[in-house]
Amino acid sequence: MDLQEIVKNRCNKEIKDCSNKELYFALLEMTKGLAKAKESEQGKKKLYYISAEFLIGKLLSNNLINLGIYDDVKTLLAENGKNLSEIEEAEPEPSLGNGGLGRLAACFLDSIATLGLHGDGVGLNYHYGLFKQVFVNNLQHETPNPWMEKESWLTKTDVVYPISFGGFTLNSRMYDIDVTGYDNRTTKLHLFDVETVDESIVSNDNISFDKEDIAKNLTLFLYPDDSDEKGRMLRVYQQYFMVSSGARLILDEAVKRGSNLHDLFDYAVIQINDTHPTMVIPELIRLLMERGILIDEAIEIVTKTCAYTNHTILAEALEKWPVYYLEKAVPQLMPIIYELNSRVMNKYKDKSVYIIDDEKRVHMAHIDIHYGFSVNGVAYLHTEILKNAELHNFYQIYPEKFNNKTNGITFRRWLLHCNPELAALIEELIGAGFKKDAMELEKLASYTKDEAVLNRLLGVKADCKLELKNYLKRTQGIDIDENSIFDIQIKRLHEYKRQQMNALYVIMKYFEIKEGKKPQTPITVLFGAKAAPAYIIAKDIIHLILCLQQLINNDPEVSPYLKVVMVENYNVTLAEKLIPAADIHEQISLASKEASGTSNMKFMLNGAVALGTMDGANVEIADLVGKENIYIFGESSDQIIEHYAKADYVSKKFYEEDETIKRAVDFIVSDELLAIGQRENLERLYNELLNKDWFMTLLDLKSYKAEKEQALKDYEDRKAWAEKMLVNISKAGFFSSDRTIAQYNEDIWKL
Ligand code: GL2
Repeated sequence: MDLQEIVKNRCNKEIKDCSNKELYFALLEMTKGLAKAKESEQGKKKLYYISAEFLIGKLLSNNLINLGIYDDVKTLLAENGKNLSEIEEAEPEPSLGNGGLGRLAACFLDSIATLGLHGDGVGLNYHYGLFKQVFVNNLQHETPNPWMEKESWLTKTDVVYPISFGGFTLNSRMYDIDVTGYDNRTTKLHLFDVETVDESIVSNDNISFDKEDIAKNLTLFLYPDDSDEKGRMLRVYQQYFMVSSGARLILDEAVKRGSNLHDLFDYAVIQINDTHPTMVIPELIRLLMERGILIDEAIEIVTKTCAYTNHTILAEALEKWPVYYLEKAVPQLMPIIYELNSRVMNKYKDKSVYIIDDEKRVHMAHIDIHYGFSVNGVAYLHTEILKNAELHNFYQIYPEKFNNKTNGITFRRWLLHCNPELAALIEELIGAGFKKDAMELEKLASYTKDEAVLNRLLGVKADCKLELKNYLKRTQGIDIDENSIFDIQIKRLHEYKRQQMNALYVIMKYFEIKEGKKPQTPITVLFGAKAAPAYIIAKDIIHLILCLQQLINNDPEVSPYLKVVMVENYNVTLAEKLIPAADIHEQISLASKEASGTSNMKFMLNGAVALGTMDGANVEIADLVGKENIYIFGESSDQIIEHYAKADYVSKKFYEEDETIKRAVDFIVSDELLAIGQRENLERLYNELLNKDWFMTLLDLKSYKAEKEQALKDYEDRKAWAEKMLVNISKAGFFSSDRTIAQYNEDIWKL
């Protein structure tokens, strides 16, 4: 397909005369055509990856890379005075996900297509995504994030299903996004949408709307505010709409491929991504019964078809819906859920494994575990905690169902696309094989003592830092020093991830500088994070960081040595700029709480060194790189689990016993900060840290500070540091999502 011709047809102009937006649409058309040509059916059994989130990011460059035409297109554009990076900026980023779980789903689709596996994604088409974050008076404010333009990556299909709720029916239409594999076939992301959705019920400057008008609001937002019952009901409506649409598609396609439905499990396997799609189990049973299959057999068929991935041990994230919600929204499912529960009750005495508890709540994960054939965690430690603690009672019943699948990331986006300079250096050193077989990065190990290579690696990092500096200046008006140490923490805002601990470190550093103890190299502490709109303390932590940013960056005594930056509206696009530029990355969750983490893998691949706890996939990273190439601090997951069991952690004790900790915590409500920030928010956070601190910030603060100082000191030996960078890159191959997906296929999907 010829870009020049497409441009001519669309705009009646030459490339050189087009605007970036016009070229973006022309490239979109061209790419969609090329992707379509690579569609193919692949045998009888098919995977359906159902997920509430697919955080796909911008698609243009990634698709050009995967289709193998990136360089040609870039050159052609350059010959016509156009810049592909600038054109890319004309593409809006959909925010169809929240964090790691959603980005993981997107990486998985890339790997499924790249490995040529027969599998599609199934989700919802949220018109406004999660939300767009804006900062007003140092506070997070949420606004809609529209991303669908008159032309987009979505293709409208003729597939329409009537989806019935208690008392009304809505039509669900399927839209498709092509997912191109690297040098391989194209697969699809199916996003269902309600035909009657009405964007105009939301204004431009906030995300409130009538939560009860389901026909108009169903697919407006991902994770609508669930602080009230109407919001929680809306989530139930969304979930059922997604899984009922998906289940109908799965059955229709299986029949088309030759299934008589009694053998559905030979034609389809469904991966349930966290508990949001759990209702697909009772819904499939119901649909099979509607088609004449008796309940015993329907349950057996569905159990052999569905597999569940757990992504968290946080109790509040394991969904439990009151029976009366489901009775109201999806009454047709309740007889089946009661039946599933009574089968469990007849078999087991232990109430902790029941589906419906004494408070009449339906435990969604329990449905998945009893009525699916596989349960997996997402990193070694996480799966061990599931087996030995969180889900121990289930593990005793079904040891054979439990397995680990350590997460991964696609190297196409997180290296080739986001860091072409590093990719080129690697290719020059070890050849292009790593692009298809990530384990080939190990070959870099032979260069760890090669001074010329180490210097070039430092040069690439310096370029990426300069690029980030320019990008932040241009897009957010933020000034940073490219010669400072970039210390980066980017992830959802949650107390367990302990951004507040990093903020307390910043306060301690601020005091030191004020007292004349200046760091050898200046430090820039960068944050990026969205807080859930109803998560009050998380928003207070954002407020604290933004107040510190204002205070410190405007203090001429301190700012030459220390800067704090919280980027606005952290998203995939920003991650692609931040990660290549990082020197140190913060993975400082309270041990046992971060199921895996995936930014840790992205940073490592881009030559940053981790400062972290022995949590999630950090454990495997530490194992691979060795303790000289990672900075580990804090109590272990066993110790933390014991603190919770004994309820023996008292944050005030740490506050009272350590003068530097006390001083840092007190600073949150100091005159300096109260002059900048809101008393209500700062006092609430202060009280939380002193009187509750559920995620044990103060417990690890001292060892965190010590370990970070060590990392900063080691940074000064540039050669030794570059060696750490190179070791991290060389060991990153294990974290390719191609490896993860190959394992899912081998152990679970068997396509
Ligand atoms: C998460 C976990 O918190 C995170 O540790 C993990 O890497 C991802 C992907 O498995 O899943 N669980 C979750 O609910 N979100 C995550 O990011 N949002």
